[in-house]
Amino acid sequence: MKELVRPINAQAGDLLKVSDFVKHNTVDGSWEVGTAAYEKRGVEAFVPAWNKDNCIQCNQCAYICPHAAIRPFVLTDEELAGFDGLETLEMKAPAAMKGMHFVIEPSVLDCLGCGNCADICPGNPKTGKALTMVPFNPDAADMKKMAADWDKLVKVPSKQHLVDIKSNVKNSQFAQPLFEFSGACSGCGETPYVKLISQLFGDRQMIANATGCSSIYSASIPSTPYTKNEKGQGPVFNNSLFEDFCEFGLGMALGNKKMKERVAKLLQEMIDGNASDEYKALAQEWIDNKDDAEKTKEIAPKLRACIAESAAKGCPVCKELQTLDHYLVKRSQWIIGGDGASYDIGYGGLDHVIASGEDVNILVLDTEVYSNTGGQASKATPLGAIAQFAAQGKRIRKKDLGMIATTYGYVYVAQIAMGADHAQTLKAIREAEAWHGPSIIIAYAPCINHGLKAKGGMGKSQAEEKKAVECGYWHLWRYNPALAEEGKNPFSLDSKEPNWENFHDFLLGEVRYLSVKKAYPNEAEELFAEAQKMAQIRYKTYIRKSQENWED
Ligand SMILES: Cc1ncc(C[n+]2csc(CCOP(=O)(O)OP(=O)(O)O)c2C)c(N)n1
Ligand code: SF4
Ligand code: SF4
Ligand code: SF4
Repeated sequence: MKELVRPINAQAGDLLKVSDFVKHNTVDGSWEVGTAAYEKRGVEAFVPAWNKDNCIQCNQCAYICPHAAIRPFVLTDEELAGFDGLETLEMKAPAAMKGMHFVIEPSVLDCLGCGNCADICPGNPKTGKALTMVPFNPDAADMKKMAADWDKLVKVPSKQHLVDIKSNVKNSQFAQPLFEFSGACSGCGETPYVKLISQLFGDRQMIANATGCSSIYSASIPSTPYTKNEKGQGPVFNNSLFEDFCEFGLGMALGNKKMKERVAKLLQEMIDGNASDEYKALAQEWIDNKDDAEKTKEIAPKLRACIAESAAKGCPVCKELQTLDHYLVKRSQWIIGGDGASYDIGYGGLDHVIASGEDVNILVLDTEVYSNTGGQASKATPLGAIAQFAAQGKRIRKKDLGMIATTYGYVYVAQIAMGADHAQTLKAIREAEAWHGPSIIIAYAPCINHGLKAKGGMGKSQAEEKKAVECGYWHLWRYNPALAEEGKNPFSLDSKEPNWENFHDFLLGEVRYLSVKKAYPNEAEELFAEAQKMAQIRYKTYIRKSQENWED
Protein backbone atom coordinates (compact mmCIF):
# COMPACT_ATOMS: atom_id res chain seq x y z
CA MET A 1 0.00 0.00 0.00
CA LYS A 2 2.66 2.50 1.03
CA GLU A 3 5.21 1.73 -1.64
CA LEU A 4 3.04 1.22 -4.72
CA VAL A 5 -0.67 1.96 -4.25
CA ARG A 6 -0.44 5.29 -2.45
CA PRO A 7 2.18 6.81 -4.79
CA ILE A 8 0.16 5.75 -7.86
CA ASN A 9 -3.06 7.15 -6.38
CA ALA A 10 -1.20 10.38 -5.62
CA GLN A 11 -0.29 10.65 -9.34
CA ALA A 12 3.34 9.90 -8.51
CA GLY A 13 3.50 6.52 -10.23
CA ASP A 14 6.01 7.85 -12.76
CA LEU A 15 8.52 8.23 -9.94
CA LEU A 16 8.39 4.52 -9.08
CA LYS A 17 11.34 2.39 -10.13
CA VAL A 18 11.24 -1.01 -11.81
CA SER A 19 12.89 -2.38 -8.66
CA ASP A 20 9.82 -1.26 -6.62
CA PHE A 21 7.65 -3.52 -8.77
CA VAL A 22 10.18 -6.36 -8.61
CA LYS A 23 10.20 -6.06 -4.81
CA HIS A 24 6.43 -6.54 -4.66
CA ASN A 25 6.23 -9.35 -7.22
CA THR A 26 4.10 -7.41 -9.68
CA VAL A 27 6.31 -7.60 -12.75
CA ASP A 28 4.14 -10.35 -14.26
CA GLY A 29 1.11 -8.04 -14.08
CA SER A 30 -0.35 -9.59 -10.92
CA TRP A 31 -1.51 -7.26 -8.17
CA GLU A 32 -2.43 -7.48 -4.51
CA VAL A 33 -6.19 -7.88 -3.98
CA GLY A 34 -8.39 -5.73 -1.77
CA THR A 35 -6.63 -2.39 -2.25
CA ALA A 36 -9.91 -0.53 -2.95
CA ALA A 37 -10.75 -0.90 0.75
CA TYR A 38 -7.90 1.47 1.63
CA GLU A 39 -9.07 4.36 -0.54
CA LYS A 40 -11.83 5.60 1.77
CA ARG A 41 -12.78 8.33 -0.66
CA GLY A 42 -15.67 9.95 1.21
CA VAL A 43 -16.84 11.61 -2.00
CA GLU A 44 -20.62 11.52 -1.69
CA ALA A 45 -22.99 14.29 -0.60
CA PHE A 46 -25.44 11.99 1.22
CA VAL A 47 -25.15 8.69 3.08
CA PRO A 48 -27.79 6.35 4.52
CA ALA A 49 -28.58 6.56 8.21
CA TRP A 50 -30.10 3.51 9.93
CA ASN A 51 -33.09 3.73 12.23
CA LYS A 52 -33.09 0.36 13.94
CA ASP A 53 -36.64 0.74 15.22
CA ASN A 54 -38.00 0.47 11.68
CA CYS A 55 -35.69 -2.30 10.47
CA ILE A 56 -37.16 -5.71 9.72
CA GLN A 57 -33.71 -7.34 9.23
CA CYS A 58 -34.41 -8.26 5.59
CA ASN A 59 -30.88 -7.44 4.32
CA GLN A 60 -32.25 -6.12 1.02
CA CYS A 61 -30.23 -2.91 1.36
CA ALA A 62 -27.00 -4.92 1.39
CA TYR A 63 -28.21 -7.17 -1.43
CA ILE A 64 -28.69 -4.36 -3.91
CA CYS A 65 -25.89 -1.96 -2.90
CA PRO A 66 -23.68 -1.55 -5.99
CA HIS A 67 -20.65 -0.73 -3.87
CA ALA A 68 -20.90 -3.26 -1.00
CA ALA A 69 -20.95 -0.22 1.26
CA ILE A 70 -23.82 -1.24 3.55
CA ARG A 71 -23.87 -4.56 5.35
CA PRO A 72 -25.52 -6.51 8.11
CA PHE A 73 -23.13 -7.50 10.88
CA VAL A 74 -23.90 -10.17 13.47
CA LEU A 75 -22.26 -10.01 16.89
CA THR A 76 -22.09 -12.19 19.96
CA ASP A 77 -22.44 -10.64 23.44
CA GLU A 78 -18.66 -10.62 23.84
CA GLU A 79 -18.11 -8.99 20.47
CA LEU A 80 -20.72 -6.32 21.18
CA ALA A 81 -19.02 -5.55 24.49
CA GLY A 82 -16.01 -4.29 22.50
CA PHE A 83 -18.08 -1.44 21.01
CA ASP A 84 -19.05 1.84 22.52
CA GLY A 85 -22.73 2.77 22.05
CA LEU A 86 -23.34 0.62 18.97
CA GLU A 87 -27.07 0.47 18.17
CA THR A 88 -28.15 -3.13 17.54
CA LEU A 89 -31.27 -5.27 17.28
CA GLU A 90 -31.77 -8.66 18.84
CA MET A 91 -31.89 -11.38 16.21
CA LYS A 92 -34.93 -13.63 16.03
CA ALA A 93 -34.02 -15.47 12.83
CA PRO A 94 -32.33 -17.39 11.33
CA ALA A 95 -32.42 -19.84 14.22
CA ALA A 96 -28.63 -20.31 14.31
CA MET A 97 -28.23 -16.58 15.00
CA LYS A 98 -31.09 -16.25 17.47
CA GLY A 99 -30.18 -14.03 20.41
CA MET A 100 -27.17 -12.50 18.66
CA HIS A 101 -26.98 -8.78 17.85
CA PHE A 102 -27.78 -7.38 14.41
CA VAL A 103 -26.62 -4.09 12.98
CA ILE A 104 -26.93 -2.50 9.55
CA GLU A 105 -23.88 -0.32 9.07
CA PRO A 106 -23.03 1.82 6.06
CA SER A 107 -19.41 2.57 5.31
CA VAL A 108 -19.73 6.34 5.08
CA LEU A 109 -16.30 6.67 3.48
CA ASP A 110 -16.95 4.02 0.78
CA CYS A 111 -20.62 4.73 0.03
CA LEU A 112 -21.17 6.56 -3.24
CA GLY A 113 -24.43 8.08 -2.08
CA CYS A 114 -26.64 6.63 -4.83
CA GLY A 115 -29.62 6.18 -2.49
CA ASN A 116 -30.76 2.79 -3.81
CA CYS A 117 -30.61 1.25 -0.33
CA ALA A 118 -32.93 3.86 1.16
CA ASP A 119 -35.17 3.68 -1.90
CA ILE A 120 -35.79 -0.06 -1.69
CA CYS A 121 -35.78 -0.38 2.13
CA PRO A 122 -39.24 -1.70 3.05
CA GLY A 123 -38.90 -0.71 6.73
CA ASN A 124 -41.93 -0.92 8.92
CA PRO A 125 -45.27 -0.50 7.09
CA LYS A 126 -46.59 1.62 9.98
CA THR A 127 -43.60 3.65 11.07
CA GLY A 128 -41.64 4.04 7.83
CA LYS A 129 -38.31 3.23 6.29
CA ALA A 130 -35.29 2.19 8.31
CA LEU A 131 -32.87 4.00 6.00
CA THR A 132 -32.90 7.68 5.08
CA MET A 133 -30.29 9.64 3.18
CA VAL A 134 -28.62 12.31 5.31
CA PRO A 135 -25.96 14.91 4.38
CA PHE A 136 -22.43 13.61 4.65
CA ASN A 137 -19.96 15.66 6.61
CA PRO A 138 -16.67 13.83 7.22
CA ASP A 139 -15.87 16.08 10.18
CA ALA A 140 -19.16 15.58 12.03
CA ALA A 141 -18.91 13.47 15.19
CA ASP A 142 -21.68 11.04 14.15
CA MET A 143 -20.00 10.38 10.78
CA LYS A 144 -16.64 9.85 12.45
CA LYS A 145 -18.25 7.37 14.82
CA MET A 146 -19.91 5.51 11.90
CA ALA A 147 -16.57 5.30 10.10
CA ALA A 148 -14.84 4.05 13.26
CA ASP A 149 -17.59 1.49 13.93
CA TRP A 150 -17.31 0.23 10.35
CA ASP A 151 -13.56 -0.29 10.73
CA LYS A 152 -14.18 -2.40 13.81
CA LEU A 153 -17.20 -4.26 12.44
CA VAL A 154 -15.37 -5.56 9.37
CA LYS A 155 -12.89 -7.17 11.74
CA VAL A 156 -15.61 -9.09 13.64
CA PRO A 157 -15.48 -12.73 12.47
CA SER A 158 -18.11 -13.48 9.84
CA LYS A 159 -21.06 -15.61 10.95
CA GLN A 160 -21.83 -16.87 7.45
CA HIS A 161 -20.88 -20.44 8.38
CA LEU A 162 -23.92 -20.56 10.68
CA VAL A 163 -26.41 -20.44 7.81
CA ASP A 164 -26.82 -21.70 4.27
CA ILE A 165 -25.92 -18.49 2.46
CA LYS A 166 -27.40 -19.74 -0.81
CA SER A 167 -30.82 -20.58 0.59
CA ASN A 168 -32.38 -17.12 0.48
CA VAL A 169 -31.73 -13.43 -0.11
CA LYS A 170 -31.44 -12.57 3.57
CA ASN A 171 -28.87 -15.27 4.29
CA SER A 172 -26.82 -14.40 1.20
CA GLN A 173 -26.00 -11.06 2.80
CA PHE A 174 -24.39 -12.58 5.85
CA ALA A 175 -21.65 -13.64 3.42
CA GLN A 176 -18.72 -11.29 3.08
CA PRO A 177 -18.68 -9.52 -0.31
CA LEU A 178 -15.41 -10.43 -2.02
CA PHE A 179 -15.96 -7.56 -4.44
CA GLU A 180 -16.22 -4.23 -2.65
CA PHE A 181 -15.96 -0.46 -3.14
CA SER A 182 -15.39 -0.54 -6.87
CA GLY A 183 -15.08 2.72 -8.74
CA ALA A 184 -18.18 2.03 -10.87
CA CYS A 185 -20.58 4.97 -11.25
CA SER A 186 -22.77 5.64 -8.26
CA GLY A 187 -25.82 3.36 -8.56
CA CYS A 188 -24.38 1.22 -11.38
CA GLY A 189 -26.73 -1.61 -12.40
CA GLU A 190 -23.92 -4.03 -13.20
CA THR A 191 -21.99 -4.27 -9.94
CA PRO A 192 -24.70 -5.70 -7.64
CA TYR A 193 -24.63 -8.91 -9.72
CA VAL A 194 -20.83 -9.12 -9.63
CA LYS A 195 -20.87 -8.54 -5.88
CA LEU A 196 -23.55 -11.17 -5.21
CA ILE A 197 -21.66 -13.82 -7.20
CA SER A 198 -18.52 -13.02 -5.19
CA GLN A 199 -20.47 -13.59 -1.97
CA LEU A 200 -21.82 -16.95 -3.10
CA PHE A 201 -18.78 -18.44 -4.84
CA GLY A 202 -15.91 -15.99 -4.33
CA ASP A 203 -13.88 -18.29 -2.10
CA ARG A 204 -13.31 -20.61 -5.11
CA GLN A 205 -14.09 -18.32 -8.03
CA MET A 206 -12.02 -17.70 -11.16
CA ILE A 207 -12.97 -14.86 -13.48
CA ALA A 208 -12.18 -14.20 -17.12
CA ASN A 209 -13.38 -10.68 -17.86
CA ALA A 210 -13.99 -8.98 -21.18
CA THR A 211 -12.87 -5.41 -21.62
CA GLY A 212 -15.68 -3.03 -20.76
CA CYS A 213 -16.97 -1.30 -17.67
CA SER A 214 -16.66 -4.52 -15.67
CA SER A 215 -12.94 -4.84 -16.41
CA ILE A 216 -12.34 -1.21 -15.55
CA TYR A 217 -14.15 -1.13 -12.22
CA SER A 218 -12.78 -4.58 -11.37
CA ALA A 219 -9.12 -3.75 -11.88
CA SER A 220 -8.04 -0.17 -12.39
CA ILE A 221 -4.59 -0.54 -10.96
CA PRO A 222 -3.79 0.30 -8.23
CA SER A 223 -7.42 -0.15 -7.13
CA THR A 224 -8.57 -3.76 -6.76
CA PRO A 225 -12.10 -4.32 -5.42
CA TYR A 226 -11.80 -8.10 -5.57
CA THR A 227 -10.65 -9.15 -2.13
CA LYS A 228 -10.15 -12.16 0.17
CA ASN A 229 -11.86 -13.60 3.22
CA GLU A 230 -10.38 -14.27 6.64
CA LYS A 231 -8.95 -17.57 5.35
CA GLY A 232 -7.16 -15.75 2.52
CA GLN A 233 -9.53 -17.12 -0.14
CA GLY A 234 -11.00 -14.93 -2.85
CA PRO A 235 -11.69 -14.61 -6.56
CA VAL A 236 -8.90 -14.77 -9.10
CA PHE A 237 -9.48 -12.18 -11.80
CA ASN A 238 -7.95 -11.56 -15.17
CA ASN A 239 -9.00 -9.34 -18.05
CA SER A 240 -8.72 -10.47 -21.62
CA LEU A 241 -9.56 -8.80 -24.88
CA PHE A 242 -13.03 -7.73 -25.83
CA GLU A 243 -13.29 -10.30 -28.60
CA ASP A 244 -12.08 -13.47 -26.91
CA PHE A 245 -13.19 -13.28 -23.29
CA CYS A 246 -15.17 -16.51 -23.45
CA GLU A 247 -12.31 -18.48 -25.00
CA PHE A 248 -10.05 -17.01 -22.32
CA GLY A 249 -12.40 -18.36 -19.62
CA LEU A 250 -12.70 -21.70 -21.39
CA GLY A 251 -8.91 -21.94 -21.32
CA MET A 252 -8.94 -21.37 -17.56
CA ALA A 253 -11.61 -24.06 -17.13
CA LEU A 254 -9.75 -26.56 -19.30
CA GLY A 255 -6.49 -25.83 -17.48
CA ASN A 256 -8.20 -26.61 -14.18
CA LYS A 257 -9.77 -29.74 -15.57
CA LYS A 258 -6.39 -31.03 -16.73
CA MET A 259 -4.78 -30.32 -13.36
CA LYS A 260 -7.62 -32.10 -11.55
CA GLU A 261 -7.11 -35.13 -13.79
CA ARG A 262 -3.45 -35.07 -12.76
CA VAL A 263 -4.42 -34.91 -9.07
CA ALA A 264 -6.84 -37.84 -9.57
CA LYS A 265 -4.11 -39.89 -11.28
CA LEU A 266 -1.65 -39.28 -8.46
CA LEU A 267 -4.27 -40.04 -5.81
CA GLN A 268 -5.07 -43.29 -7.62
CA GLU A 269 -1.38 -44.20 -7.32
CA MET A 270 -1.67 -43.67 -3.56
CA ILE A 271 -4.80 -45.83 -3.40
CA ASP A 272 -3.03 -48.61 -5.35
CA GLY A 273 0.09 -48.26 -3.16
CA ASN A 274 0.56 -48.53 0.59
CA ALA A 275 -0.98 -45.31 1.94
CA SER A 276 -2.87 -45.45 5.25
CA ASP A 277 -6.52 -46.58 5.20
CA GLU A 278 -7.65 -43.08 6.15
CA TYR A 279 -5.63 -41.56 3.30
CA LYS A 280 -6.94 -44.13 0.80
CA ALA A 281 -10.55 -43.54 1.86
CA LEU A 282 -10.21 -39.75 1.55
CA ALA A 283 -8.45 -40.03 -1.82
CA GLN A 284 -11.25 -42.26 -3.14
CA GLU A 285 -13.90 -39.93 -1.74
CA TRP A 286 -12.25 -36.99 -3.52
CA ILE A 287 -12.03 -38.88 -6.84
CA ASP A 288 -15.73 -39.80 -6.58
CA ASN A 289 -16.79 -36.24 -5.75
CA LYS A 290 -14.24 -34.03 -7.46
CA ASP A 291 -16.93 -32.04 -9.29
CA ASP A 292 -19.05 -31.47 -6.20
CA ALA A 293 -18.02 -28.10 -4.76
CA GLU A 294 -19.38 -28.58 -1.24
CA LYS A 295 -18.00 -32.10 -0.89
CA THR A 296 -14.53 -31.07 -2.11
CA LYS A 297 -14.56 -28.19 0.39
CA GLU A 298 -15.24 -30.71 3.13
CA ILE A 299 -12.67 -33.28 1.99
CA ALA A 300 -9.84 -30.92 0.99
CA PRO A 301 -8.48 -29.93 4.44
CA LYS A 302 -8.41 -33.55 5.65
CA LEU A 303 -6.84 -34.83 2.45
CA ARG A 304 -4.33 -31.98 2.45
CA ALA A 305 -3.22 -33.02 5.95
CA CYS A 306 -2.75 -36.68 4.84
CA ILE A 307 -0.78 -35.53 1.79
CA ALA A 308 1.44 -33.29 3.94
CA GLU A 309 2.06 -36.02 6.49
CA SER A 310 3.10 -38.54 3.83
CA ALA A 311 5.20 -35.94 2.00
CA ALA A 312 7.04 -35.24 5.25
CA LYS A 313 7.83 -38.95 5.47
CA GLY A 314 9.47 -38.72 2.02
CA CYS A 315 6.68 -40.01 -0.30
CA PRO A 316 7.60 -38.57 -3.76
CA VAL A 317 4.03 -38.79 -5.13
CA CYS A 318 2.77 -36.82 -2.13
CA LYS A 319 5.46 -34.21 -2.64
CA GLU A 320 4.10 -33.69 -6.14
CA LEU A 321 0.52 -33.71 -4.83
CA GLN A 322 1.48 -30.98 -2.38
CA THR A 323 2.37 -28.68 -5.25
CA LEU A 324 -1.12 -29.31 -6.69
CA ASP A 325 -3.23 -29.25 -3.55
CA HIS A 326 -4.81 -25.89 -4.40
CA TYR A 327 -6.77 -27.79 -7.07
CA LEU A 328 -8.53 -29.95 -4.48
CA VAL A 329 -11.50 -27.60 -4.03
CA LYS A 330 -13.69 -27.43 -7.12
CA ARG A 331 -13.34 -24.01 -8.68
CA SER A 332 -16.21 -21.91 -9.97
CA GLN A 333 -15.38 -20.58 -13.41
CA TRP A 334 -17.02 -17.29 -14.39
CA ILE A 335 -16.79 -15.36 -17.64
CA ILE A 336 -18.01 -11.76 -17.36
CA GLY A 337 -18.69 -9.27 -20.11
CA GLY A 338 -21.03 -6.54 -21.31
CA ASP A 339 -23.56 -6.76 -24.10
CA GLY A 340 -21.10 -5.33 -26.64
CA ALA A 341 -18.70 -8.16 -25.88
CA SER A 342 -21.37 -10.87 -25.66
CA TYR A 343 -23.93 -10.03 -28.33
CA ASP A 344 -21.46 -8.57 -30.85
CA ILE A 345 -17.70 -8.66 -30.82
CA GLY A 346 -17.14 -11.73 -28.63
CA TYR A 347 -20.27 -13.53 -29.82
CA GLY A 348 -18.45 -16.03 -32.05
CA GLY A 349 -16.34 -17.09 -29.09
CA LEU A 350 -19.32 -17.12 -26.74
CA ASP A 351 -21.14 -19.46 -29.08
CA HIS A 352 -18.09 -21.69 -29.38
CA VAL A 353 -17.72 -21.86 -25.61
CA ILE A 354 -21.34 -22.65 -24.79
CA ALA A 355 -21.25 -25.29 -27.55
CA SER A 356 -18.21 -26.90 -25.89
CA GLY A 357 -20.32 -28.37 -23.10
CA GLU A 358 -17.68 -27.39 -20.53
CA ASP A 359 -18.60 -26.26 -17.02
CA VAL A 360 -18.39 -22.47 -17.29
CA ASN A 361 -20.72 -19.68 -16.18
CA ILE A 362 -21.12 -16.64 -18.39
CA LEU A 363 -22.54 -13.43 -16.93
CA VAL A 364 -23.73 -10.93 -19.52
CA LEU A 365 -24.15 -7.47 -18.01
CA ASP A 366 -26.75 -6.07 -20.37
CA THR A 367 -26.77 -2.26 -20.39
CA GLU A 368 -28.04 -2.42 -23.99
CA VAL A 369 -25.12 -0.24 -25.14
CA TYR A 370 -21.33 -0.21 -25.14
CA SER A 371 -21.24 1.63 -21.83
CA ASN A 372 -17.55 2.03 -21.24
CA THR A 373 -16.91 3.85 -24.47
CA GLY A 374 -19.85 6.20 -24.15
CA GLY A 375 -22.91 4.31 -25.29
CA GLN A 376 -22.62 2.94 -28.81
CA ALA A 377 -25.45 0.72 -30.08
CA SER A 378 -25.00 -3.04 -29.80
CA LYS A 379 -27.21 -5.89 -30.98
CA ALA A 380 -28.71 -5.68 -27.48
CA THR A 381 -29.94 -2.12 -28.05
CA PRO A 382 -33.72 -2.30 -28.43
CA LEU A 383 -35.64 -0.84 -31.32
CA GLY A 384 -36.42 2.82 -30.77
CA ALA A 385 -33.53 3.67 -28.42
CA ILE A 386 -31.06 6.39 -29.29
CA ALA A 387 -27.43 5.39 -28.98
CA GLN A 388 -24.26 6.32 -30.78
CA PHE A 389 -24.45 4.92 -34.33
CA ALA A 390 -28.25 4.91 -33.90
CA ALA A 391 -28.77 8.65 -33.59
CA GLN A 392 -32.32 8.53 -34.92
CA GLY A 393 -33.32 5.63 -32.71
CA LYS A 394 -32.42 2.04 -33.57
CA ARG A 395 -34.59 0.64 -36.35
CA ILE A 396 -34.13 -3.05 -35.77
CA ARG A 397 -35.12 -5.21 -32.81
CA LYS A 398 -32.92 -6.51 -30.00
CA LYS A 399 -31.29 -9.89 -30.53
CA ASP A 400 -32.62 -12.59 -28.21
CA LEU A 401 -29.30 -14.00 -27.06
CA GLY A 402 -30.91 -16.13 -24.37
CA MET A 403 -33.27 -17.86 -26.78
CA ILE A 404 -30.39 -18.60 -29.16
CA ALA A 405 -28.47 -20.24 -26.31
CA THR A 406 -31.44 -22.44 -25.37
CA THR A 407 -31.34 -24.13 -28.78
CA TYR A 408 -28.34 -26.17 -27.66
CA GLY A 409 -30.51 -27.90 -25.07
CA TYR A 410 -27.58 -28.49 -22.72
CA VAL A 411 -26.91 -24.86 -21.81
CA TYR A 412 -28.44 -23.35 -18.67
CA VAL A 413 -29.88 -19.94 -19.60
CA ALA A 414 -31.53 -17.24 -17.52
CA GLN A 415 -32.68 -13.67 -17.88
CA ILE A 416 -32.68 -11.73 -14.64
CA ALA A 417 -33.20 -8.23 -13.23
CA MET A 418 -32.25 -7.98 -9.58
CA GLY A 419 -34.48 -5.01 -8.71
CA ALA A 420 -37.52 -6.78 -10.14
CA ASP A 421 -37.14 -10.05 -8.28
CA HIS A 422 -34.40 -10.56 -5.70
CA ALA A 423 -35.21 -14.24 -5.21
CA GLN A 424 -35.28 -15.08 -8.94
CA THR A 425 -31.85 -13.49 -9.37
CA LEU A 426 -30.43 -15.59 -6.54
CA LYS A 427 -32.10 -18.75 -7.83
CA ALA A 428 -30.83 -18.28 -11.39
CA ILE A 429 -27.26 -17.59 -10.26
CA ARG A 430 -27.33 -20.61 -7.96
CA GLU A 431 -28.78 -22.93 -10.60
CA ALA A 432 -26.36 -21.70 -13.26
CA GLU A 433 -23.39 -22.42 -11.04
CA ALA A 434 -24.72 -25.81 -9.99
CA TRP A 435 -25.25 -26.96 -13.60
CA HIS A 436 -22.27 -29.08 -14.65
CA GLY A 437 -22.19 -27.64 -18.12
CA PRO A 438 -22.22 -24.21 -19.77
CA SER A 439 -24.47 -21.54 -18.29
CA ILE A 440 -25.32 -18.07 -19.42
CA ILE A 441 -27.10 -15.43 -17.37
CA ILE A 442 -28.27 -12.23 -19.02
CA ALA A 443 -28.63 -9.55 -16.38
CA TYR A 444 -30.46 -6.29 -17.02
CA ALA A 445 -28.33 -3.38 -15.84
CA PRO A 446 -29.42 0.28 -15.82
CA CYS A 447 -26.52 2.58 -16.63
CA ILE A 448 -25.72 6.28 -16.69
CA ASN A 449 -25.98 6.05 -20.47
CA HIS A 450 -29.75 5.42 -20.14
CA GLY A 451 -30.42 8.80 -18.55
CA LEU A 452 -32.93 7.81 -15.88
CA LYS A 453 -35.38 10.68 -15.55
CA ALA A 454 -36.78 9.62 -12.16
CA LYS A 455 -35.91 11.93 -9.27
CA GLY A 456 -32.73 10.50 -7.82
CA GLY A 457 -31.41 9.29 -11.20
CA MET A 458 -29.16 6.28 -10.71
CA GLY A 459 -30.40 6.11 -7.11
CA LYS A 460 -33.45 4.55 -8.75
CA SER A 461 -31.55 1.98 -10.81
CA GLN A 462 -33.03 -0.92 -8.85
CA ALA A 463 -36.53 0.57 -9.06
CA GLU A 464 -36.03 1.02 -12.81
CA GLU A 465 -35.35 -2.72 -13.17
CA LYS A 466 -38.64 -3.38 -11.41
CA LYS A 467 -40.50 -1.00 -13.70
CA ALA A 468 -38.86 -2.55 -16.78
CA VAL A 469 -40.21 -5.98 -15.86
CA GLU A 470 -43.63 -4.80 -14.74
CA CYS A 471 -44.30 -3.00 -18.04
CA GLY A 472 -42.97 -5.81 -20.27
CA TYR A 473 -39.76 -4.10 -21.35
CA TRP A 474 -37.68 -6.95 -19.82
CA HIS A 475 -38.73 -10.49 -18.94
CA LEU A 476 -37.50 -12.91 -16.31
CA TRP A 477 -37.06 -16.55 -17.24
CA ARG A 478 -34.89 -19.61 -16.72
CA TYR A 479 -34.10 -22.53 -18.99
CA ASN A 480 -32.78 -25.37 -16.86
CA PRO A 481 -31.60 -28.44 -18.83
CA ALA A 482 -31.66 -30.48 -15.60
CA LEU A 483 -35.48 -30.36 -15.79
CA ALA A 484 -35.50 -31.61 -19.38
CA GLU A 485 -33.50 -34.63 -18.19
CA GLU A 486 -36.39 -35.36 -15.81
CA GLY A 487 -38.96 -35.05 -18.61
CA LYS A 488 -40.13 -31.63 -17.41
CA ASN A 489 -40.36 -28.39 -19.37
CA PRO A 490 -36.94 -26.75 -18.85
CA PHE A 491 -38.35 -23.27 -19.54
CA SER A 492 -39.99 -21.27 -16.77
CA LEU A 493 -41.30 -17.77 -17.24
CA ASP A 494 -40.73 -16.10 -13.88
CA SER A 495 -42.21 -12.65 -14.45
CA LYS A 496 -45.92 -11.95 -14.28
CA GLU A 497 -48.12 -10.85 -17.19
CA PRO A 498 -46.85 -7.32 -17.88
CA ASN A 499 -48.94 -4.23 -17.60
CA TRP A 500 -48.40 -3.06 -21.19
CA GLU A 501 -50.16 0.22 -20.49
CA ASN A 502 -47.05 1.39 -18.67
CA PHE A 503 -44.65 0.51 -21.47
CA HIS A 504 -44.81 3.90 -23.18
CA ASP A 505 -44.31 5.80 -19.92
CA PHE A 506 -41.37 3.59 -19.08
CA LEU A 507 -39.68 4.58 -22.34
CA LEU A 508 -40.28 8.26 -21.67
CA GLY A 509 -38.63 7.84 -18.27
CA GLU A 510 -35.24 7.42 -19.94
CA VAL A 511 -33.35 10.02 -21.98
CA ARG A 512 -32.30 7.41 -24.55
CA TYR A 513 -35.96 7.22 -25.62
CA LEU A 514 -37.19 10.63 -24.59
CA SER A 515 -34.61 12.31 -26.81
CA VAL A 516 -36.06 10.50 -29.86
CA LYS A 517 -39.34 12.21 -29.12
CA LYS A 518 -37.66 15.59 -28.85
CA ALA A 519 -35.58 15.23 -32.00
CA TYR A 520 -38.08 13.37 -34.21
CA PRO A 521 -41.55 14.17 -32.87
CA ASN A 522 -43.28 12.78 -35.96
CA GLU A 523 -41.58 9.41 -36.01
CA ALA A 524 -41.11 8.84 -32.28
CA GLU A 525 -44.58 7.52 -31.50
CA GLU A 526 -44.39 5.10 -34.40
CA LEU A 527 -41.02 3.85 -33.17
CA PHE A 528 -42.27 3.46 -29.60
CA ALA A 529 -45.32 1.51 -30.77
CA GLU A 530 -43.01 -0.73 -32.78
CA ALA A 531 -40.73 -1.16 -29.73
CA GLN A 532 -43.71 -2.32 -27.68
CA LYS A 533 -44.76 -4.70 -30.45
CA MET A 534 -41.28 -6.25 -30.42
CA ALA A 535 -41.38 -6.66 -26.63
CA GLN A 536 -44.79 -8.31 -26.99
CA ILE A 537 -43.48 -10.70 -29.65
CA ARG A 538 -40.71 -11.71 -27.27
CA TYR A 539 -43.16 -12.16 -24.43
CA LYS A 540 -45.42 -14.37 -26.55
CA THR A 541 -42.42 -16.53 -27.49
CA TYR A 542 -41.71 -17.02 -23.79
CA ILE A 543 -45.36 -17.86 -23.06
CA ARG A 544 -45.30 -20.51 -25.80
CA LYS A 545 -42.04 -21.93 -24.46
CA SER A 546 -43.42 -22.10 -20.93
CA GLN A 547 -46.47 -24.05 -22.14
CA GLU A 548 -44.62 -26.78 -24.03
CA ASN A 549 -45.36 -30.36 -23.10
CA TRP A 550 -42.13 -32.26 -22.35
CA GLU A 551 -43.66 -35.42 -21.00
CA ASP A 552 -42.98 -37.64 -24.01
C1 LIG B 1 -11.86 -5.25 -30.44
C2 LIG B 1 -12.09 -4.05 -29.60
N1 LIG B 1 -12.88 -3.06 -30.07
C3 LIG B 1 -13.12 -1.97 -29.32
C4 LIG B 1 -12.57 -1.87 -28.07
C5 LIG B 1 -12.82 -0.63 -27.22
N2 LIG B 1 -13.76 -0.92 -26.15
C6 LIG B 1 -13.35 -1.17 -24.90
S1 LIG B 1 -14.60 -1.38 -23.81
C7 LIG B 1 -15.74 -1.13 -25.02
C8 LIG B 1 -17.21 -1.13 -24.71
C9 LIG B 1 -17.67 -2.31 -23.95
O1 LIG B 1 -19.05 -2.43 -24.02
P1 LIG B 1 -19.82 -3.67 -23.39
O2 LIG B 1 -19.21 -4.96 -23.81
O3 LIG B 1 -21.26 -3.51 -23.68
O4 LIG B 1 -19.53 -3.56 -21.83
P2 LIG B 1 -19.98 -2.39 -20.83
O5 LIG B 1 -18.92 -1.35 -20.89
O6 LIG B 1 -21.32 -1.93 -21.29
O7 LIG B 1 -20.06 -3.06 -19.50
C10 LIG B 1 -15.12 -0.89 -26.26
C11 LIG B 1 -15.81 -0.60 -27.52
C12 LIG B 1 -11.74 -2.92 -27.59
N3 LIG B 1 -11.22 -2.89 -26.38
N4 LIG B 1 -11.51 -3.99 -28.39
S1 SF4 C 1 -26.33 4.97 -0.90
FE1 SF4 C 1 -25.81 3.55 -2.58
S2 SF4 C 1 -23.62 3.18 -2.32
FE2 SF4 C 1 -24.33 4.08 -0.41
S3 SF4 C 1 -24.80 2.33 0.88
FE3 SF4 C 1 -26.71 2.92 -0.14
S4 SF4 C 1 -26.83 1.63 -1.97
FE4 SF4 C 1 -24.71 1.57 -1.21
S1 SF4 D 1 -33.51 -2.85 3.79
FE1 SF4 D 1 -34.20 -1.61 5.50
S2 SF4 D 1 -35.45 -3.02 6.72
FE2 SF4 D 1 -34.19 -4.28 5.38
S3 SF4 D 1 -32.31 -4.71 6.58
FE3 SF4 D 1 -31.89 -2.90 5.35
S4 SF4 D 1 -32.38 -1.23 6.76
FE4 SF4 D 1 -33.38 -3.03 7.59
S1 SF4 E 1 -21.02 3.53 -17.36
FE1 SF4 E 1 -22.83 2.33 -16.80
S2 SF4 E 1 -22.17 0.18 -16.64
FE2 SF4 E 1 -20.35 1.52 -16.62
S3 SF4 E 1 -19.89 1.81 -14.43
FE3 SF4 E 1 -21.14 3.55 -15.13
S4 SF4 E 1 -23.27 2.92 -14.68
FE4 SF4 E 1 -22.00 1.07 -14.59
